Amino acid sequence: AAQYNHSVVEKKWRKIWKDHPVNVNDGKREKYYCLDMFPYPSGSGLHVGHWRGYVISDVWSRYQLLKGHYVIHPMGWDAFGLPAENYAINMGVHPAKSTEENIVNIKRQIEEIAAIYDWDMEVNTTDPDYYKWTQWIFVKMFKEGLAYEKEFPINWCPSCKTGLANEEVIGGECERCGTKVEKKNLRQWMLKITAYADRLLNDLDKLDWPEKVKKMQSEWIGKSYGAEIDFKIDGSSDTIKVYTTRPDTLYGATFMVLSPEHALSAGIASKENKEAVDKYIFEASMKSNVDRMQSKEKTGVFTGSYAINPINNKKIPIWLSDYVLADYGTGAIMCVPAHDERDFEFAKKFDIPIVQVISPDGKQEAELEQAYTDMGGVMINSGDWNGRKASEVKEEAPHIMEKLGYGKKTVNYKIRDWVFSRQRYWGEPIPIIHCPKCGNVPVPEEELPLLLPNVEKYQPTGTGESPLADIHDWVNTKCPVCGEAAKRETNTMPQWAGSSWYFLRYVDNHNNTELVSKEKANKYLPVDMYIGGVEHAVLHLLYARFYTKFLYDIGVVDIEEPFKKLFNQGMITGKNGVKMSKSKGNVVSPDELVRDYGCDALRMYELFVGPPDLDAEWDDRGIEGVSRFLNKFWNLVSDSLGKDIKATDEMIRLRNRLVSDIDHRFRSFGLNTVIAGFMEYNNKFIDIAKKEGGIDSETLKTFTILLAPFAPHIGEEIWSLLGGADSVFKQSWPVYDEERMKDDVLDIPVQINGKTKIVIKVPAEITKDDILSQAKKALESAGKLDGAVVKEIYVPNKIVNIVVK
Ligand code: ANZ
Ligand code: ZN
Repeated sequence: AAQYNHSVVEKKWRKIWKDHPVNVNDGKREKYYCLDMFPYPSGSGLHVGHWRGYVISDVWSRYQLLKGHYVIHPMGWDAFGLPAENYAINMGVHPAKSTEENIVNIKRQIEEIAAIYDWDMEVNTTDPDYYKWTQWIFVKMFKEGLAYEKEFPINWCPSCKTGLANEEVIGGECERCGTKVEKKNLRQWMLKITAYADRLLNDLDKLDWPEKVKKMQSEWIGKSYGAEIDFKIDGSSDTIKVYTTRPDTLYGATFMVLSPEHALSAGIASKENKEAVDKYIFEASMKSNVDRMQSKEKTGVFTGSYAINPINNKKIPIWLSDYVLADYGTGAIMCVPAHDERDFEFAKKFDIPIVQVISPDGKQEAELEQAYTDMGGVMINSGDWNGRKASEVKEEAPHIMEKLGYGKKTVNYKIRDWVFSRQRYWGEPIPIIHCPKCGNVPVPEEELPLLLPNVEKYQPTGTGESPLADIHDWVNTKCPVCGEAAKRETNTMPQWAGSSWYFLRYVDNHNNTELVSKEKANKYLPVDMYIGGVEHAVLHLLYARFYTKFLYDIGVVDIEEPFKKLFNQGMITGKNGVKMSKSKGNVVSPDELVRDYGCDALRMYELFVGPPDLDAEWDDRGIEGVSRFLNKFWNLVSDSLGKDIKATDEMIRLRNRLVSDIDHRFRSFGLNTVIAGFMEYNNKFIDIAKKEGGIDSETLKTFTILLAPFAPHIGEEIWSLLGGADSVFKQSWPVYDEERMKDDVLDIPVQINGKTKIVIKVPAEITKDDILSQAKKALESAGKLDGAVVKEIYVPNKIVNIVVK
C-alpha cells in the first residue's frame, strides 16, 4: 500500500474545507460556544507554545461538532494597547499600519493550525465599527454614574509613561515592562466596579471554573466584616475613625497608627515632633503600595499626640507608619500588638506596651513570644467581657459600640474602582467633552464612533497627557448641549476595554444598530467553554464579568455571567521549564515541524506532551512517536481495504471498549490520555489484523471518527477511503454498547483423566493459569478431586483435563 503523504493529503483537505465548511449552522442543532482568549497581534509570530491553546480549543470544538452541536468558534484581534503601540514605536511605523500587517501575518499562521474558526465572525478591537460599541458602553456607564473623574495618586509606569490599574501592577512592577511602578497625582477616569463587588463575589458560585481562579477573584474582591470605631484625640475636637475586623480586641488597643496620607497626619504632630513627621510623610509618598506592604523592617514616627481608647478611656499614643495604607478601610488603625503580627512587630521595635486580651484557656501568658492571632479563645484583661468566648464577643461588640455611640458594624472590600484612563495614543478615545458651562458631557450616541485622529507623533509625552492633547483642531470642539466652545477628553481607554465584551460581538459582528441583537444574544450566549491562560485570572476575567453584568442591567443581554466553563491550559516551556519567548532565544517554530511531519502530527504532539492543564517541556523528538502512530493506523486501514473483512467478536468487543475509553477520557479533558489510548488500541488492532487478515470497516470507521478531532486531515482522507459518505465531521460521535464490551462467556467441560466431571463458565479471554486454577477449585468444592495431580491440560476454548494418580 502507498505510504501516507501528509503534504498532499493536507493540502487537498484544506481546499475542500474552504469550499465546503464542516461546521454549518443549519438552525436545528443546539449551539455550543467554544471561545479562545483572542490574541493581540504582535509582530513576533506564533511558536509551538501558542499552538497548544488553539489546538485544545479546536479539538474540543470538533468533539462538540461530532456530538451534534453547531459550534460557535470565532477568532479576533485584541489590537489596541501598549504592546501594539510599543512595537510600532520601536519599528518606526504607525500603530495602525503595523497592527494591520501583524493581523495579516498572525492570521496566516493561525490558519496553519487548521482550526474550524468561523472567520465571518472575526472582530478587531481597533476597527471603528467595533470600538464604536466600546465607546457606547462607556457612555452608558457614564449616564448610569458608573464612570467618573477623580484626581488622586495612581500607579504610574515611568517607562510606559502611563497610569496603570491596580490589577496591572504585579509585585510593585508594571505588568507589561517590569519597571518599578511609581505614584503620580493625575486626573483619571474611573469605573465603579466596586458597585458590583457583591454580585461579582456571589455569582462565582454559579461558575464551573477552576477553584484556583475563583479563589483569586474572591480574594481580589476581598470582602470582610468588621467595625468602624471612633477614637477621640486627646485635647482636640477631632476624632479618628478606624476600620477593624477584630472589634473584640478593643481592650488590647495600646496605640494607633495613621497612614502618612491620612487627612489628619500632617496636622496632628506636636511642635517637637513636627519636623520628623513631615519628613516621614514625604518619604512615604515616594514608595508604592507593594513596597510598603512588603518592606521587611517596620518604620514609623511618633506624632506626640494621644487618642482615647473609648472602651477604657486610656490614653494611647498616635503614630504614623507606612504599613497602614491610605486607601483601605479608613486609612487609620487601632493597634493590638498582642493579636496582630504587624502591630506586634511595631510595638516590639518602638517599645510600646503589649496587652493580651485573648488566651486559649483564659489564663494570662507570662510574655507573648509572638502575636496570638487565633480566633479561638477566651477574653482576658477586658473588663466585663472577661471569661467569654472571643468569637461571641466579636459578633456582639459592634452592637455594643453602636449603643454607646462610638462604633458600628461595617463591611469592607479590598477591590478598588478601576482606573480606566491611559495617557497613550493607541486606544479608544474616551467619548467625553469638557464644557466650561455644562461640565462633562458625553459625545451623543449617534455620533459614535469618535474616531481616533491621525497624529504625527504618537510617542507618549510623559507629561501625564496623551499625545491627543497636541491635536488642537481635534481637541477643540463644541459642547453638544450648549454649543459653546469646549474641549475633548484626550485620555484613551486601557486595552482591557475592548476585550471586556468581544465575546458578545462575535455572534452579531456586522450589526450596525446594536451592540448585539437580543435575538442573537439569546440564541448563542453565553460562552459554554472558555480556553486560555491562567494569567488572566483577575484582570480580564473580572472585567469581562463586570461588563456583562452591566450590560445585563441596562437590558442589552439576558445573561449575567459570560463564561460558563473555564479551562486554563498549561504553558509549553523550553528546556528546563523556561518560558518560551523570543527574548529567551528558546522559541521553537511550528513551520519545519509541519513541513516534516504534517499539521496533524504537530496537533497531536501538542497534546501528547502532557496533561493540558499543566506546563510541559517541549522536545522536538517526541513528535516522531505520534507520526509513527499515524502511519501505522494508515497502514492498518490500507491493508484492510477491499478485503471485506467480517467483524469478529473480538473486533466488536475492542471497538466498543475503544469508544468507551476515548469518550471517558475526552469528557474529563484528559486529551493526552486520549492520544495514548489511540496508540494502545491501534497496536491491539494490528495484532488482530495479523491473525484475521485485516479489520472490518465499521471498526475502522469508528476509530477514524474518534481520531478526526485531533488529526482532521488524515481523518477525512481515511474516512473517504473507507467509503464514508460526506465529511467525517458530518458523522455523529460513536456510542458504545456496554454489553458488547464484555468478554464472551464459554462453557468449558472439566475432565479428570479424560472423563467429564463438571462444566464451568469462564470468560473467553481467560488465561491458561486462571482457568486451570478455577477448574481445580471447582472440582475440589464438588468433592471430585482425589489423588495427586500429575498433569494439567487446557485446550483453548474447548476443554480442561486434569490427570491424577
Ligand atoms: C485591630 C486588629 C486586631 C486587627 C487584631 C487585626 C487583628 P482585612 O482582613 O484584610 O480586612 N487594617 C485596617 N485598615 C488598614 C489599612 N488601611 N492598612 C493596613 N492595615 C489595615 O484586615 C483588616 C485589619 O487590617 C484591621 O483589623 C486592621 O487591623 C488592619 F488582633 O484592627 B485590625
Ligand atoms: Zn456646554
